[in-house]
Amino acid sequence: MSAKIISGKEVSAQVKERVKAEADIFTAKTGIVPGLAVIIVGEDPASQIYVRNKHKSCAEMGFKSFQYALPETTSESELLELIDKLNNDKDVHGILVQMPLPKGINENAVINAINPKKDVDAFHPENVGHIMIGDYSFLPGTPAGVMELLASENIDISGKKCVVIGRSNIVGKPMAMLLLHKHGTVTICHSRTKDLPSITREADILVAAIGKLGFVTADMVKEGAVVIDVGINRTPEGKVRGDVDYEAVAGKAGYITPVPGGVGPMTIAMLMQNTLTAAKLSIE
Ligand code: L34
Repeated sequence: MSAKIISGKEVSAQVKERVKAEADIFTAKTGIVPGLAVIIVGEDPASQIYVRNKHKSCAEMGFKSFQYALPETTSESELLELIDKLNNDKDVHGILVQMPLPKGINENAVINAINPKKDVDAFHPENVGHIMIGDYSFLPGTPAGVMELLASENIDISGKKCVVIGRSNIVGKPMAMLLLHKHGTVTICHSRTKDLPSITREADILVAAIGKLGFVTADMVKEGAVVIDVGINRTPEGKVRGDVDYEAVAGKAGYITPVPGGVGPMTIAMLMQNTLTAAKLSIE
């Protein structure tokens, strides 16, 4: 069997088209142009690429984009001061602080400082709580993007065995919750999980969010499974590759997402959607 490739490049383009059409109507009605502020601290090259892609997408949407590139040496209080300023800026509807932050800055303190109504990452505890209950305005971009990829192929989640590898606050935990909302039977695996392959082999839908190059091998995947690769790693040659041993797993899975061109572009498309939502919330 050879897996069907779910193209995040294509699906993200569709999502962005939908968001742009909706945003144009919103702007025509209200005169408000959605605005996103992105803060990056330090010079991590991968983060710089992601932030640049966010900026480009804002331009495609006709959104205002406010970029803050702060030096590695920025203190937590300086960062909190900037967030306070952006919280009070009516042209800024969404605020995103690119993770990870340099050592010495407490990520939770930073997330807590963002006005939940401008929290387009949905990382603030208030938004996390809304998500757990299932009554929310924002979903974090990466897991929301995965759900959108599954929907694009009409993949039914109800009653399916879903296995998420990784338990981060950004991906693994909210991913599990969204699959649960769609009535999946969800297992979360992580570094302490015993006999991981025996669990992943049961998965109808397998989401890999570990951060280890080629971690998911073909023997860990059930024939015909849906395999979603959230990982973004660099090979020793400098190529961008996922957590899944793509070639081998593609020969066994039913569906697979590539890296690059899979979940990454979806994260950004969903961020655009959240920015529009935040602009709408600003006048409620
Ligand atoms: N606050 N921090 C915050 N919000 C986020 O939503 C993120 N994330 C993750 C890292 N830190 C964050 C992102 O934006 C990961 N992420 C992200 C965004 C975009 C892409 C990948 C990860 C992306 O554009 N990927 C492309 C190109 C990859 C490349 O060339 O390196 C892809 O095709 O996968």
